[in-house]
Amino acid sequence: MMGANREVDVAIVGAGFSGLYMLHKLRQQGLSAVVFERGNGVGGTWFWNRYPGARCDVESQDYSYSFSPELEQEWEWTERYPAQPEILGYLNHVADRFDLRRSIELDTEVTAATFDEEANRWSVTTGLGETLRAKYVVMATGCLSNGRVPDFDGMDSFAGEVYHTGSWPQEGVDFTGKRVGVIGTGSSGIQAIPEIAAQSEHLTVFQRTPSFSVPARNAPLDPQFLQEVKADYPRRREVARRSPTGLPFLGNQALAMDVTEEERRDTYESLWGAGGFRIGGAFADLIVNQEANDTLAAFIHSKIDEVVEDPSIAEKLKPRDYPVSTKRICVDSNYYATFNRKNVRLVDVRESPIVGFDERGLKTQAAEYEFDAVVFATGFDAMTGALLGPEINGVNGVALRDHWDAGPRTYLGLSTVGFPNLFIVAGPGSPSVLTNMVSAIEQHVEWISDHLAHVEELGLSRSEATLEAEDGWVEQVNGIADMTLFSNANSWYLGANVPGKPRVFMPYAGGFGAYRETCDAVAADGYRGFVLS
Ligand code: N01
Repeated sequence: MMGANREVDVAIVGAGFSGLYMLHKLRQQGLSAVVFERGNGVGGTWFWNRYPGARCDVESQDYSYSFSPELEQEWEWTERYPAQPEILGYLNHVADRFDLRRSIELDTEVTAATFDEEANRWSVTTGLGETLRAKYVVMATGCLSNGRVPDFDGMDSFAGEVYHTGSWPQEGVDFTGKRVGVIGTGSSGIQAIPEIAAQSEHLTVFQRTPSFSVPARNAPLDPQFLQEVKADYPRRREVARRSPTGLPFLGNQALAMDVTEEERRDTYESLWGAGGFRIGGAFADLIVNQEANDTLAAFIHSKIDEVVEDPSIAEKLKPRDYPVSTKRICVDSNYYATFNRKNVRLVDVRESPIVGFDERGLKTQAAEYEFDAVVFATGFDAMTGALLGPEINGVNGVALRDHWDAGPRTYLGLSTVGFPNLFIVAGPGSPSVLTNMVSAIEQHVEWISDHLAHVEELGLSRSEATLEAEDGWVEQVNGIADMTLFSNANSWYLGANVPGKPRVFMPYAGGFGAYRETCDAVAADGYRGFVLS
């Protein structure tokens, strides 16, 4: 337990992929560190998101740490796309293998962090009422950690069970014989819906915005393939480190508008057949040219028509008002086919919005629905939610909430002006959610640990981004986003899913490889844009 006057070099918030590796890295360089984790186990996203069907949309062999060749060789992934229990098992293995648990405090939420300018130390307060002093704070809090449940009228009066996909009960939920409603058709809803449909007596899906979804074509991993990957890991990881997505392949440089309609269709068919979201990168102009993007949208619409038997339902399932990839492409197993089941009904809440709940279920403007259980697959206060949850006060007592009043501002997504010695893993302004998260996390953790080593070697006590550097970075992030179609969707990338949240495109869309080069150049230039003192 924490003593009243305990002091460490680094306080890390969160024990997911980021926090675990950060702890390991800092220990290796001789710094003392403690991890605070609000859950009662490690795993972050993969600890909380246990809904039926929860599975990563990045392939197993690539959704894994690269820092330890031994770990790479010893861990055996079993499926093309890892299911939540397998990833959670992997992260628990990592925690044991690298002896991390003795520095992780579970069931401990960080509620505040205050910078003491005289001492250049952070005071970190937890929900247990204890305070710890730390020279540095690393926010390893994840991009999709704060679940959002819309504030519908009468929700408290509903007598049935209520769940959110992002905080699913550890013991699981049995929907057998139950009438279930699912609200939300993003990645989580699309994975959960086929599973809940198969188990429940009846499922009603409330859709506000249809998603573009592609088949995962998940399957057991061929041991021979896994052996080949393991033998090839050094090369594979190197490609991933330089690629735009943090994945071990480079996107197609050809333009959709430069090839014939037939060639385009063949390309889409082959990627649809292969499964997974690589279809989003089928051509280099899809995310910047509406006409090009329309060709992929039309292709996916045609696939929905092929699968869904009732043409009026197929029509409702087709996204029409935003470009493909400007909301995260979903990767599913039998999603569209689920709407051919007799026990599944689709309700378009654009046509007839939800007006509220009562004891038995919910009402839309057109009808009443009775449920035994309602599942909110309604997403997250993404990218900033977990950072703005605790009361973080920096120089002159300025609150992070105020500094980010008009939207998040960072230098490189790693640091923000007025909050010295505080670093963010996969923060707004970094490629994070547009890449393979594990690659993005490793790059940030390594950059932060190198940076702290540099500050320590110089015997200094403070590192802070300059306003000029932050302004320049914010401008660059916005400028790149403006060259794309991303702002044409009401996505969580823009905070558009949270009423009142400033509409700012939060991730860096210039590609992971280019971003890494920028971070490396900043370091090589004596940490340009930071004042070290
Ligand atoms: O959340 P979402 P998610 N009334 O925000 C609807 C990652 N992830 O948890 O679009 C009715 O995407 C909302 O409708 P609309 C992945 O990065 C990955 O599904 O706002 N509906 C939308 O349909 C993903 O992008 C994996 O109109 C309401 C849904 O709820 C991110 O997490 C799996 C509503 C929310 O979709 C978030 O995905 C799961 C309301 N008041 C998640 N409010 C994989 O790796 C919201 N909605 C595969």
